Amino acid sequence: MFTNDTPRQGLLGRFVAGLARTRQGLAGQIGRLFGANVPSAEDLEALEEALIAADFGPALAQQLMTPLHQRLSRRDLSNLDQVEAALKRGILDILSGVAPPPSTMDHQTRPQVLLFLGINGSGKTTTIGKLASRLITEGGRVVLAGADTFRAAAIEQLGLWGQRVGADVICHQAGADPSAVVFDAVQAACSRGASHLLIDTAGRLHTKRNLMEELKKIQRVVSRQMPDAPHERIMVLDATSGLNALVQARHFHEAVGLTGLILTKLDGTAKGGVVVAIADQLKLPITFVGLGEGVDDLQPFVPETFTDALFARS
Ligand SMILES: Nc1nc2c(ncn2[C@@H]2O[C@H](COP(=O)(O)OP(=O)(O)O)[C@@H](O)[C@H]2O)c(=O)[nH]1
Ligand SMILES: [Mg+2]
Repeated sequence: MFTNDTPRQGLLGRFVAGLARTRQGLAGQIGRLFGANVPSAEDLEALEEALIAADFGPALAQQLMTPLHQRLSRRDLSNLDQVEAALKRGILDILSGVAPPPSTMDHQTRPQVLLFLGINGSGKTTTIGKLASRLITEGGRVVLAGADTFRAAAIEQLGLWGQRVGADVICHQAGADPSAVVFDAVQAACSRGASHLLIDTAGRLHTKRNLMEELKKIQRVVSRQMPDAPHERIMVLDATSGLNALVQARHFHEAVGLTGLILTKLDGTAKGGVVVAIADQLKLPITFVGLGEGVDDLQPFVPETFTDALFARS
């Protein structure tokens, strides 16, 4: 499961398209540099500004640029291609530390129970639908649990994804206890021999404390039925919220101990540098990224492809 079945070229094309706005943001500020010959200290400073504007964060932007300033003062930088190459290497070093090998999520136990967390609107339900489609295409049998019982529309949305991709959906009425839904869903997934149970959760309880308590309760219900589950606690983050996503992830990680991250809506933001900032700060595996709203727009996170796409020249 979770093999990278998109051919490398195709994957690069998707990342290049998905990162267009981030790349334009970077290129808009550094474009003039790459026409020049020998870089100056001002050129490097402009590049650092561009990284900050793309939400790499000031500390990381500085960390990436410091070696270049040092090389410049040693007269070891003679053209801007070298600058770009060094920057790409620096980014890749950070990202390589968090990319899961394709088999990371391929455990022996059936069903694999994946709990999806994140604030309202981050893309949880959509991501679950897309991931279910991917797993079913790879031969899996998938059950979805509608544990976001806060609104009827949220339950309907998951139901529609289930119909669309061919996954079973276990849900109760709006307002029901999410833990009860999860209890039934684990039973169903086990008795139907499912390969994966994907649990959708609410992100909009009145206080964060309530939300975290509810998530802990869901986890207790799951692990009472399957002692080693949930196997993954994946936070879905909206990349358009930039560095705020990092703050949210830290908060959830402290409360429930995340095992992985998925960043959505990279296609809609110039703040794609946040992927690198999050990788650098949290050191959690980034399993997939969302590059659009379509069912095929959830793609495995491949650091080389991401980095190449970030600097692709069109
Ligand atoms: N452009 C784009 N939109 C996305 C992506 N992922 C989710 N969305 C959209 O974000 C909105 C909120 O998604 P939803 O799954 O309902 O969020 P939830 O509240 O966390 O369950 C929907 O309109 C989705 O179509 C993505 O990768 N790219
Ligand atoms: Mg939802």
